[in-house]
Amino acid sequence: MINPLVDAAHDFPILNRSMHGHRLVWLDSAATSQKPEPVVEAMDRFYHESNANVLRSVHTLADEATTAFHGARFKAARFIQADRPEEVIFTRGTTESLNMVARGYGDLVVKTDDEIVLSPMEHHSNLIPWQQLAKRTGAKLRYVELSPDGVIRPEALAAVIGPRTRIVALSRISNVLGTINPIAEAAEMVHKHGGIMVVDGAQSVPHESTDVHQLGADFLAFSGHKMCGPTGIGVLYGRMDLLETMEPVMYGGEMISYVDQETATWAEVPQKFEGGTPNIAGAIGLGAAIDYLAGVGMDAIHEHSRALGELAFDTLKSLEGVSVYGPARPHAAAVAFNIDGVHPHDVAQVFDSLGVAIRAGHHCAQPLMHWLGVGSTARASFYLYNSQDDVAVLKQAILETKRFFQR
Ligand code: 7TS
Repeated sequence: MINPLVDAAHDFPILNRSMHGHRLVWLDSAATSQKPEPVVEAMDRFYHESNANVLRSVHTLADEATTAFHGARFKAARFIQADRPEEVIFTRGTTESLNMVARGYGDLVVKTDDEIVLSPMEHHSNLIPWQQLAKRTGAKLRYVELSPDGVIRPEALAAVIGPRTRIVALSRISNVLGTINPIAEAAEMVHKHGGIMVVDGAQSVPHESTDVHQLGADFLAFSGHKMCGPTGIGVLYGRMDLLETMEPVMYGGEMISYVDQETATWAEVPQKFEGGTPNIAGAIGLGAAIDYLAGVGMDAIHEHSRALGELAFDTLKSLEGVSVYGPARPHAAAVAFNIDGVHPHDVAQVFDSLGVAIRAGHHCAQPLMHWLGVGSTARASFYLYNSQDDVAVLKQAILETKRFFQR
């Protein structure tokens, strides 16, 4: 029996809502997770008791706010095993983090005829910044070939990573296929050729214990809102030597060292990349989310996510007239599927009437839809508050949807 890892009804009041007369079953955590009480309370407490801007004023509230903000950076760094808190840059999320690397680092090092290696399963956030970089510099995009079940094999990596590769940018976990990608292997190959490894951790950092050294990540991007934290806060991790050479992309207050009328010099990392007033409450909420996840244990969360993903994959695979995508094993917490003859948006609509929240569409991965030969899919995704019962509800909802459209 796969039970929730937490007291879901207590920690996540939103999950007690009834939806169209049914228990709300949240199967859309890959889009955004729900937020536990300690996260909401930490942000509330900041606004109720300690609100002030950070890194500037000397009064007591500013000091409290700055200490809490630094604390969040420290927690985020420890969570991904970074060597130093300064290697964590707060951003709005994965999308902003990846754009910053492509602009601030890519524009510096990528030249005409260099190569950038991607996969067809990338989220648009880990695709378009590199397309644009290629357009600006004359570099070429190369795509690693996927095996028929949507897996990246080391041989396929070896076929595209070579002496011209400056950047390999891959997601650790696909938001559609639930594939877990061989990042360490890719990193080893690109490092041999003097290039760097950029990891999109949007779907992995919430679900597995992350060690940037084990991954071989030179840069790692992730979002707070998919890991029990608030929206509008995320992280760009970068190796310190790379961050020191990388250019800022957001100019303004708090990111400078000295300014005169003609020119300016930059502050130290990470302030160089955090121009303007940061999302202070968001960072504090992310810190509380990290404490919450660490309290549950990332290894337990990883096991739980995989167990639910694989159970859902097997359950859906056994249903007639249902296509399921991605590998059988290991399969992460997102399971994409289609019901023969029913548009995924109609599937999601019937599901909603049954209290079941899923996502339908191209999941910001249109090249992957093309690779799968479909326009869109439905997708159920799980997290620490879900259980085996929720997989049973998913199955019943599919059967109900089939009956509805057969009538
Ligand atoms: N990379 C991956 C692998 C993602 O799954 C997402 C968001 C992003 C990047 C972008 O993250 P953001 O926080 O900057 O928006 N994925 C999804 C999804 O699957 N459904 O909604 C958002």
